[in-house]
Amino acid sequence: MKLDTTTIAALAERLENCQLQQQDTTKITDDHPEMDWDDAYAIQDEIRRRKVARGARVIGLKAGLTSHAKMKQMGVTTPVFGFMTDDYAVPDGGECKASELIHPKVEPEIAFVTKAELRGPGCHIGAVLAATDFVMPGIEVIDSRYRDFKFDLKSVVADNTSAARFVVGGQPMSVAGVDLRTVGIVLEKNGQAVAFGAGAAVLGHPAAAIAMLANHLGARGECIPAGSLILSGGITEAVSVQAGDVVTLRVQGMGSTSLRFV
Ligand code: OOG
Ligand code: MG
Repeated sequence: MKLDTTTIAALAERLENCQLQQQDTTKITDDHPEMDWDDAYAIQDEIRRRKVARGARVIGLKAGLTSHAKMKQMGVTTPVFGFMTDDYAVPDGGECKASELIHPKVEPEIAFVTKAELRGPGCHIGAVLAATDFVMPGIEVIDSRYRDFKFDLKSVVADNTSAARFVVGGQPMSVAGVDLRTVGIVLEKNGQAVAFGAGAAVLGHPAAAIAMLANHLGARGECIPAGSLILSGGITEAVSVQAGDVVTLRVQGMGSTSLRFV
């Protein structure tokens, strides 16, 4: 750790205020170039603590920057992990208020719901599949608190990996019923297909992102509890949206989920 607890608390407050007031900011490594990974996750943890203290409930976790398309779009090379609270959830087919966000983008993802605890180190795809209750289509709405989505990895980790909203829906499937490598996805905006892909775009198999998350948490003495909802990361580049847009994700054999920006 390079930052003291006062600085960590101040940076968490700065990023959370940006989220609450729909204001962007410059990336925090500009002011704290010495910041390390532990500092970055400590700032994220402090944002989580502040939200929980205000009554929010942590309902899920997320992996991000797990596909080549996303890494290339954002100019980074390593996946990152974050959390999701109850107020991030949009009902399937429901509305997302664009006025509560800075510059939202949507990502097509595979969502996992677990039925057993997953604990690293040594977590692998097999363990993830054994612990998965079902998978379903999920759209993540990301909204970096950094100006123009310009960040480096430590800054984006501190900013809870741009997490803002999500919707899941469609047909929940057992992992035995779908090949998550070859499953095809189509993301539509206002009825037009805007992005296409297959599950293997995420680390060869979306379950690998969940294993990586379990191993990341294991290194910090934490685990993925049973009953977690986890987003495995955008399969394609993220797509910008604004008020008036309707977004639908269709996943082969797994139905669709959608949301409307108002
Ligand atoms: C960081 C979050 C990336 C994903 O699915 O790749 C992410 C960002 O691009 O703002 O959630
Ligand atoms: Mg995502």
